[in-house]
Amino acid sequence: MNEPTQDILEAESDVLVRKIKHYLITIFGRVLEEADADEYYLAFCYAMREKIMINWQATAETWLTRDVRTVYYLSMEYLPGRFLNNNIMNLKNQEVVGRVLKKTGRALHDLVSHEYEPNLGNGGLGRLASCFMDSLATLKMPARGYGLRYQYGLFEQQIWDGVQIEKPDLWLRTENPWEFRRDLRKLMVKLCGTPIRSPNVPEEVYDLVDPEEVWAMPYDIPILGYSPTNDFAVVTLRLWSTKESPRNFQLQRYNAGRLDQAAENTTLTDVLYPSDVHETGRRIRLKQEFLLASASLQDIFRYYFSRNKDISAFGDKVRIQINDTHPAVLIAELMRMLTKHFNVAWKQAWEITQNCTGYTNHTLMTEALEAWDQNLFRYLLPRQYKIIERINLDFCTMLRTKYPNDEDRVRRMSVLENGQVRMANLSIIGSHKVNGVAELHTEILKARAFREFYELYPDRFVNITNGVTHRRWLRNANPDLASFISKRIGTGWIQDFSQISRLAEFAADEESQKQFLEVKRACKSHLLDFLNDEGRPRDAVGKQLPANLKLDTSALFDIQVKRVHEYKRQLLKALHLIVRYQEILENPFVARAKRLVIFSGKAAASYEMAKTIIRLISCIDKKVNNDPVANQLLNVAYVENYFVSRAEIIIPAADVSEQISTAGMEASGTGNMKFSMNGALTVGTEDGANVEMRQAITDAWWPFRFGASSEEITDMRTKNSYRAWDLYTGNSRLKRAVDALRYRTLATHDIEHQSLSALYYSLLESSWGSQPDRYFVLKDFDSYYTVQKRVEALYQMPLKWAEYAIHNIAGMGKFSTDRAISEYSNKIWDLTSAPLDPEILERVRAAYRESDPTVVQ
Ligand code: 26V
Repeated sequence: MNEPTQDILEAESDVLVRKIKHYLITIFGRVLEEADADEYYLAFCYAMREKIMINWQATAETWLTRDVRTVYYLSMEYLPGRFLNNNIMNLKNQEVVGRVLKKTGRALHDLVSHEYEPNLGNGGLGRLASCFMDSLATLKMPARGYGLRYQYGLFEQQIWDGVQIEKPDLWLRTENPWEFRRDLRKLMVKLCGTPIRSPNVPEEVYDLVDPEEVWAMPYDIPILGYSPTNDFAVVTLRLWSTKESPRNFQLQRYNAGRLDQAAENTTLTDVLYPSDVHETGRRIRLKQEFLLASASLQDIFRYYFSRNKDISAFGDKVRIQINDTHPAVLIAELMRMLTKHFNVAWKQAWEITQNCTGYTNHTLMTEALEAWDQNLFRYLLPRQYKIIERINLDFCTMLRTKYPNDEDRVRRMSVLENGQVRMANLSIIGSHKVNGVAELHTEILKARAFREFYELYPDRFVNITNGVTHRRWLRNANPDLASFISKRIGTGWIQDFSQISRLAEFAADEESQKQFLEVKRACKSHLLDFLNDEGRPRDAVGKQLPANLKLDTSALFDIQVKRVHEYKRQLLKALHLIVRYQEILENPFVARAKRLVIFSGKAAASYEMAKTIIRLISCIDKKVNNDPVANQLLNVAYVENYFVSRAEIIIPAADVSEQISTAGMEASGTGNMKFSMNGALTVGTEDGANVEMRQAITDAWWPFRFGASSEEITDMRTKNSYRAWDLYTGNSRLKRAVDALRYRTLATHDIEHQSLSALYYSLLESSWGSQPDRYFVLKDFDSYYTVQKRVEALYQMPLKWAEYAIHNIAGMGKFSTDRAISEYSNKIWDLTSAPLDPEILERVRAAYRESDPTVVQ
């Protein structure tokens, strides 16, 4: 495409400035010079938004008139990160914005960092959903995302002298210019009540007497795709809220003095459940899940009937993907709506339901598999419960024919068992495809977790390895690296990431290596500025202390950022730190690479062990950073409150990416991909997508693989042959580090001492029927230690290191969500791209021009 001329850029920036001034006057009653940062930010976004609206409308109209098959992505979590910068980039407005800022006397950093991002998710699953939205829009796939608009997102984490404190996340403190409340589209969701059989209808359908009624109000967020020309598509992310509807407030209960009960349904979308395990049996959570399923389904039906006269094409036109089992009650609700409202016979309704639905599994942890108490489920969702009973009866009857005399199998596969509703089983039987998120993960699903379902439905199981959007995580987060790449291979990689492989040609080129190292140094310097400013530690009363870091950008930046979980093994890294510290004390003069170790991540509020691990890291941090000898070689930082925008600062600065989960436990990981794209080398176990990254990058350029394989781990588990104690006593280096947890080497007071001792016991003693060291930390320690020595040796050869790093970037072509979404479209949704109709786009543009008051007609 031709680059816009200087004149055009100048004219566009003048128009934008005029619009900003217009909004400032008409909304805030201010002139530019008086506007504070909040007002300027909002006026700026409103002005920018106008361009987005054109393509948004044209996208919607194109898809409506073409009557295309559409995918609806349902997720309880989204972590989109900040919108403004991404939107500027996808509008290709950087130059114009640069001029606008100059003309209005503002700075880009102040503007974009002003945005408060939505933290509507826990971690990987929510971030994946947002990367998917980006790629769906970029690939112009007819799609819509559905989720919940939590008033309070994931808690804000502060760490007071090693103790995690949770504070409410008030992301809606100020107006959010990226959402549009759609009052006309609100919908009613019904819960509880008594189901009464409708007479004179062929299917067994029920009316609900005296239900609780909740209004679901949609808020739409435009998600912009990237296009090298200006015909980018805009996908809608529709988030439901129960907050804004006065009818939700139950006056009778209020009058009866039950304020808490009266407000329950208005507060349904107040908080995101801040855990990725153990949330079963929570009433509000089940109500939230049903709210998402029911409101989204009604919306899907409404949209469908705006284009179709009868139900017959529904199974053809509609695809629904459920992000883990959280929206799985949708399967029952879809059956109910088809049979009750559209008179579809049960058998046919079941075919449609299966045809439409796909289920993605994101975890192998049995604790995280959702199972609801049957009584609770029946009370909150009586009609859906009846449907599930019928689905399950049909299913078990089929099983009994297929496997006569195998009642145990029937019990294992049944949806209703042990007083529970097992959502994974419901999801598998109600979908036409079930997918894992990395090859290893899918294989384990088939071989272990869902083995009997796989035997029954071998064609139903597919793998689609995760990805990330390289546009946010490379182009936007690391503009210097992006231009380093574009200078060498052109800009085609922004749209087609498979082109990144061409970067390999430059890996051995010394000039490229030097420039890569310079880019990395600048990213590290940026991160150090952040650590010395916002990212500082706090004392016991929450006051921020000096950062206390002695190292500079020449140090090896060694980073582990993710939720704190035992299986992710931050503890392994912490033990290695203790060993390194002890070695330095022993012999400070031995030449070793200087290392800055950075952690970041939240622990679930009720997950004591995870909180204790944070505490341990903070104890090590204090010890090491304050030791005048050790701190010349080793520094530790725990960055509190990890979220997308912080990740965008931290990840580009990494030399080493720590992906060290116990093999077989991390479904995929996506942080691993972000780091690698940014030229970090992975210290990694053979787990999740690490395996495929190694294969793509090739063993030759993947030097830091370590640890037991998932087969070895399974073997030790099944044979009960793992002896943590023997490893501890057999390795003096390791023993001394583990002992530091028990003796008061690191703890500075009694409470700390008790916490750290708990870690010691978890590694070496069984408790509550569980084995010592359940995550095989001691098992993998030795190979981790060895690999870390190799890390330091390679780091002494910067140009060689750079060669490895460039090969790592070049090998990442497969790991864009563009590829993942193409695979979902082919293997699961049978969906094709539907670009904007140029005539429609032109018509909307003309209508916009005509209506624009800031343009002199
Ligand atoms: C479970 C639950 C249980 C009920 C309460 C709320 C809640 C929220 C989340 C979850 C499951 C979390 C699963 C998850 O985040 N899995 C991660 O998914 C990533 C994307 O596929 C993947 O890369 C990570 O390996 C996997 O841990």
